[in-house]
Amino acid sequence: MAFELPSLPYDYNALEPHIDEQTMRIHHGKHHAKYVAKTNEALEKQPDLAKKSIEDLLRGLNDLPDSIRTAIRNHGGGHCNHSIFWTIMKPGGGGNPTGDLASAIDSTFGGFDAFKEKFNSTAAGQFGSGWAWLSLDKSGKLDLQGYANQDSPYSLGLTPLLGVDVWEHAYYLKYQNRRPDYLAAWWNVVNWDAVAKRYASAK
Ligand code: MN3
Repeated sequence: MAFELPSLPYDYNALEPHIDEQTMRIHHGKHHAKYVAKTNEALEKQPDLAKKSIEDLLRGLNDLPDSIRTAIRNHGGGHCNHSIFWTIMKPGGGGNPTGDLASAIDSTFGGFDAFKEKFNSTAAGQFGSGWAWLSLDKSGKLDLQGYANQDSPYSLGLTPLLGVDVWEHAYYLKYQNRRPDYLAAWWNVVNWDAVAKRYASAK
């Protein structure tokens, strides 16, 4: 069963004014669609591997045949990262996390503001294209780090919870070179309920 481009859980213009409609259309309909197509292309001659989930393929990146490892890392990683990204945003999002997730953020980072500051500096400081991800490690601790290109937290044995895409294609039409402005706006569309659910199921 080939991978498919997931539908956006809201309209292309739903995250306006923070993320503009044209960016969302190109980002989902062209960039993410291409990651899906290229992942499927890489798996065409690997019927057994094609049965695995994208998460399992990325967890087992080092065990994949040399012929497809880079394609799964880049395109499979892109498919996985974006599939999560659309769901951890929503129109009318933002605010603060609550419950267990909020407690974990407070105890790990010294409060939500300190966490946001560290997340922003990680994302803003990611050289070139990549992501910043808050993840859960196997011992149940939160982990925050930057990733190059489409590298996935799953490949490090982590479970991604909240991530922001800092490839220029994610913000350039509206924000040009002003990545920090995009990041400041992005917090207004974070779907904390979805992040809390990811945290609960990862634990
Ligand atoms: Mn992207």
